[in-house]
Amino acid sequence: MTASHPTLKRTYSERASDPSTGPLASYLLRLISIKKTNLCLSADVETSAELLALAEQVGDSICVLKTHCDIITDWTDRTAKSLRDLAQRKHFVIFEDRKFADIGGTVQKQYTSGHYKIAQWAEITNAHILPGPAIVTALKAAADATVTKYNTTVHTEISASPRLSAHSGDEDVANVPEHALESLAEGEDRKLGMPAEKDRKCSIVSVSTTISTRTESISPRPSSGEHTADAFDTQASLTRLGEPPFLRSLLLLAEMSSEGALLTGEYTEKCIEIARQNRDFVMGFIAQRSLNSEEEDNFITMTPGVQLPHPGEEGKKLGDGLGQQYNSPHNIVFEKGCDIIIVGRGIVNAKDRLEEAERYRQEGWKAYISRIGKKA
Ligand code: S5P
Repeated sequence: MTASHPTLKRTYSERASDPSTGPLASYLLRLISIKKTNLCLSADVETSAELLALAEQVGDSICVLKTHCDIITDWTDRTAKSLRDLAQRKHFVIFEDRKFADIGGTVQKQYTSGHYKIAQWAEITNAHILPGPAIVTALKAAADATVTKYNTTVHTEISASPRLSAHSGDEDVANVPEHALESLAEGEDRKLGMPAEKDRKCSIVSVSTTISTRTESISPRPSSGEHTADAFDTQASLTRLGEPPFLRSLLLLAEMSSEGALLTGEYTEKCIEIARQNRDFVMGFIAQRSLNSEEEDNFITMTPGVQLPHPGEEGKKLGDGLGQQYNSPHNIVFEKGCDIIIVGRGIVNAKDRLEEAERYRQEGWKAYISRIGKKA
């Protein structure tokens, strides 16, 4: 890290207003500023119901929700739809941690089609640069095609008032809040074009078709202005911020948190070089420190390998016994200059996930405030 780089002392909001910041990165920085959270939840759970319940539970405390859709055993289009609905209601951005690492032609297919169709529902994804710079340009072309298609699509909305049967007997489903289930069910109806289960009670069904030529891809970044809690009520500010622009962005894996990772030195430098050549698509890095060093760099650094030590374990080297290495939010944000902490098991395995998410949110925010040395 260049200790004196301007991004280290600037607020998220100031960085959002930088003319060189892309609309999606700008949106995310404003969202962070309004919600006062630089916490990304790594929702590494194994069923759609668990994923949605978790997002519902901690959605207010996070700015980004990170998925590994391929570890969700029952992932369908309706999982994606329900997650998008939750992201809209709880105001967070979705990051699919796909770690693409193949030739251009293959990653385009992996990104846009197959079972997961990642480009349709995840604003952010990530890639290794192992295959060379074409992985970035190929993913960008695929993202552009997805955005263009969306912007010129005929959207057919079918809404109903379905209820999953109360006797479903599925423990995970039983734990999902009702409105999350509603959107899950609604997504299924939309997919199939009819009530998904015979034991659902559907009341009024309305169909509306919109032929839209959307302009989000070229729309300017959200309106500027400081979004401090002092100035605005958080909810009002979020309403004013609105939905994220329908755009896609990439993070490059420049460093990894695991012991003995080979993403170091020259490799990391090459990663930064490729990112600079693709500033309109690459919003930042997965790295263990800020990699901004040139004056115009304003990359967002998202950092995994974060856990709060248990009382008495402060200063101890923490890991999971499988190569993962943990640092504290203070170390990552204050000392290493990173922007977003990525926390998985630290929250997912907690007895009270919301309470723990709030603890991480507060620690991450405190470290940021200390770093910039002023009130956000
Ligand atoms: O270097 C990395 C990059 C990533 S994206 N190290 C990581 O651990 N990750 C991901 O972050 C990993 O795949 C997992 O989803 C999450 C960390 O989870 P935790 O439970 O160890 O906090």
